[in-house]
Amino acid sequence: MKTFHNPHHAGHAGQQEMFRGRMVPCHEVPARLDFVLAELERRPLGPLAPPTVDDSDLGAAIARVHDPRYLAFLATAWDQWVAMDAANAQRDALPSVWPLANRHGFRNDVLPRNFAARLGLFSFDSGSPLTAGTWAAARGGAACALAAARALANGDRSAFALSRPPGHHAGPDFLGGYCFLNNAAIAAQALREAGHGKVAVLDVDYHHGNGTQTIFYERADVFTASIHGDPATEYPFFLGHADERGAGAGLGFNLNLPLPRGSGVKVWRAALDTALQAVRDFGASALVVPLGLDTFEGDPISGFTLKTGDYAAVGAALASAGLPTVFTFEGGYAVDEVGTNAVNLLEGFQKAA
Ligand code: OKP
Ligand code: ZN
Repeated sequence: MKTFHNPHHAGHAGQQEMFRGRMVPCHEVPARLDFVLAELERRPLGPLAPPTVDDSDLGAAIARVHDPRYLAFLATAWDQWVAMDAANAQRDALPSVWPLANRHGFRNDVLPRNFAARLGLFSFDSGSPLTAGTWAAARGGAACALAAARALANGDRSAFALSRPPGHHAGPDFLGGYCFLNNAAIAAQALREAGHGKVAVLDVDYHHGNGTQTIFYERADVFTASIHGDPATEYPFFLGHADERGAGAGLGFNLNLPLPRGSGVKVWRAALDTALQAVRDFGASALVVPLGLDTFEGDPISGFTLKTGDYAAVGAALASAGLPTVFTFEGGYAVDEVGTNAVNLLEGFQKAA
C-alpha cells in the first residue's frame, strides 16, 4: 500500500479551540501525523511519498465536491482576517456568530460584508481555528486524496492519504470539526471519474461524517455509511441519526449506525459487519474509508472503548469487502497511540487483502 503524506500539514497548527466553555489547546495537532509517519517507517506497508498532482487537476477535483463561493472564501480567508486588523496575524480566526439556517429570514444568497459574518456563514463550530497555513495544508490533503484515488486507477489495490487537518466534517460549503476540505469525498468523486460506477464510503471515525453525508445525500452513485457515537449525545449532534437515509435519487444510499457512548468492540464490530454487508448489497467497485482512530479507549474526546489489539482485525474485516480501497486519515487524539493504532489497522487490512 502506497502512502501519500502531506508535506504542508504542519503549517496548519491552531493555537486553541473552544471546548466545554473555555479555550483549550487544540486536540488536532501536527504531532498526530508525525506519529503515524514514524510508525510507518518502523513497519513499512509500502512506499511513502508526497503526492504529485498538478495544480489545475487538483483545483478541478476539489471543485467537484465543494462550492465555488466556499472555495473562494477559504483560499483568501487568512488574508481577509489579517486585512481586518494587522494584529490578527498573531491570532487564529475562529467564528463567533452563526446564522440560524432553519429560521425565517436566513439569506444564504447574500454574502456578508463583514469577515466575522462570512466565517460564521461557512462554519458550524468554534473548535476549528483557521490559521496562516490552513489553506495550503487543506489543499495538500486534497492532493493526497487525489493521488490515492489515482493509484487505484493505476491498479493498486489500496492507498493511504495521510494528511491533516482531517476532512469528513467538511461539507459542500462548510468547515467544522477541525475539517476544511473533504478528502474522503474528493477521493470518492475521483474514483467515480476514473470509471468506478458505484463507490462506497465507510466512515469508521468516532464522529459522524456529516460533511461526507451532506455532499452525497442526494446521489445514488456514492453510498455513504458511518459508524459513530449517537448524535443524541455526541458531536456533531445535528446529523448522524439512523433515520437519515438519503433524499431524492439518493434515498436509500446513506446508512447511519449510531452507537451509544461507552460501546465496546463487540457492539462496534457488529455494526461494522452491518455496514460491510450494506456495501456489498450496494455493489460498489471501490471503497473509501475515512479512518479515524478516535474509537480508541484512550481517546480524550471520544467515548468508545476499542483497544490497540483490536485494530488489526478491523483492518482484516475491511479487507473482506474485497474492494480497491482508499484510506483517508481523520480523527484520533490519543497522540502517542495514534500511529500504532493506525498502522495496526492498515497492516491488518494489507495482510488479509
Ligand atoms: C473531528 B473528527 C466544538 C468542539 C467539539 C469537535 C470534535 C471534532 C472531531 N467547540 N469537538 O471527527 O475526529
Ligand atoms: Zn472523530
